[in-house]
Amino acid sequence: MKISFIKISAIFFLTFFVLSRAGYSQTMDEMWDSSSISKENPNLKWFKEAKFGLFIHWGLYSQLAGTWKGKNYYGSGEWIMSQARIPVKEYAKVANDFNPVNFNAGEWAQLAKDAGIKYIVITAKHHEGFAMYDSKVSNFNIVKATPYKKDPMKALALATAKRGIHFGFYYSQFQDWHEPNGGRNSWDFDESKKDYKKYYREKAIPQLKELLTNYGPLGIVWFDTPGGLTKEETRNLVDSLHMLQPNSLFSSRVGQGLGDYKDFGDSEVPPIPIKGAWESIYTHNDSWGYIKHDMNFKTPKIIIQLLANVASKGGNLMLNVGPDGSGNIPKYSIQFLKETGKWLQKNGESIYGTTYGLIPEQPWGVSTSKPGKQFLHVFRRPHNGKLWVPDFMGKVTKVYALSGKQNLKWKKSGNDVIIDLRRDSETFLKWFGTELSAENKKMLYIPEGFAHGFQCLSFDCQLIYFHTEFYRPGAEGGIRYNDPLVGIEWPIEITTISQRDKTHPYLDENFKGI
Ligand code: H79
Repeated sequence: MKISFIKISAIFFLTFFVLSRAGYSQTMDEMWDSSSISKENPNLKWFKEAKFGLFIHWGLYSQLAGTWKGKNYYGSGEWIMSQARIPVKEYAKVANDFNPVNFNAGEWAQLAKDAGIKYIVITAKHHEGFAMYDSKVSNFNIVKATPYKKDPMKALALATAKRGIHFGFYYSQFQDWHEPNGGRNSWDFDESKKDYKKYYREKAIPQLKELLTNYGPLGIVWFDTPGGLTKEETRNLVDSLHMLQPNSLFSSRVGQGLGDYKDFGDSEVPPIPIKGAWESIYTHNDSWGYIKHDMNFKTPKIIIQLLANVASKGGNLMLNVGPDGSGNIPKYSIQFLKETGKWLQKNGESIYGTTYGLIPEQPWGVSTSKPGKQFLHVFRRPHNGKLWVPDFMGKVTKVYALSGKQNLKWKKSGNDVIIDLRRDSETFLKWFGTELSAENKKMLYIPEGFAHGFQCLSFDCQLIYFHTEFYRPGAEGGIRYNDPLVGIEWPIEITTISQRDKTHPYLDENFKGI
């Protein structure tokens, strides 16, 4: 369904302070922890500045799309072999139908670039055991076992390098449900009789060596769910792989505390700032691998708030998308990532190269910082228009909206800073993006498939004048910012509609995917 199509560029506004209190620099030095930074692995520099990565889960499970023998599975699409207890031989036949002819490395890399993403990590082999690259170690791979016959990883390594995006592989080093001696397939093989060492020797290590040899410099090797190795054996693995690529960063899930940076649990952000190099991983909908009936995509607003929240604790966000078996990235992922990129183009200085802010999480939002600057990410505008920044120890010289750079009124009250966000409607419109104006009706964006309800992507607003029967071309209505003090409304006009979705896909029992 196509409704209307209007883009809003700004998602929320930001302000920052310039600090210049005598004596504060020492506090700042302590805060940046320069002593520990100088000792830190220099390869971490790009990673710590990057802030935004793209995770891609792509494998045979993408072809199954969350359905096996007519039954829909939910949760994590890449787990379907385990969830449905699919025998190895039967699962291997999925490769006969896997032909991702729509895969286009340049388009994927360009999407990442447009979204403001600085690194990509893609599944070279997930727990299912299928290699998504040209492997000489096992024939269970995309070149030997599928009609596609090509190596998409080669193309992606080149396309990312061309655009200055760091490239990396996810490799499930212990779990391998295809192999008699790989971890965690208990439905085909007896776990107690497995020789994990043999599996490591004959598959995991040789495949990792292929990946670290044949695809140019890798920014990251992303290990997952370690097992079957002692600390000494893990150290040997790490050392032998680092010999091949000394600059490559290994994720902490290589195990035994031997990673180069820390990953928290899947979909976890620490509640307080954390020093050092670390990453939170989230997926765009609810599944890592493609599931056609999972439509629970995070809006650009949520993605940006997640990014700011992770940055406010000092880490990177790596957001996952799950392309389908034909090689298409879901259209909402494409749309919403591009929207995120537009916001980053204008507000990226509050994210890239920052670390956690000096102001702890507040009811209105979070903060990030650079030397001399604090960026306030205001997720919820205070109803009375007064933003309280409690217990701020630095000297404030200037406060302004990042978008539009207008100076804001502020005052100190004890150690608190109070910023006046009450503004006339014209200034307010400028803060939220120059594309918004009463003359310009192109400002309301309703994602396809969500016509049952209106989502305001940029800030707290609602659709007015509309009744559902007015969802038709030519229908007029408006959006209103949900704050009586501001009281701004904008007219909108629906330009096109195709078929109308009456319900959210998740609520529709008969929904078969779009
Ligand atoms: O690759 C993604 C996951 O498949 C992988 N890590 C991320 C990056 C991962 N491996 N193991 N786990 C996550 C933890 C296991 C979760 C499970 Fe479940 C809970 C397996 C079975 C129940 C999730 C829900 C998968 C199936 C149902």
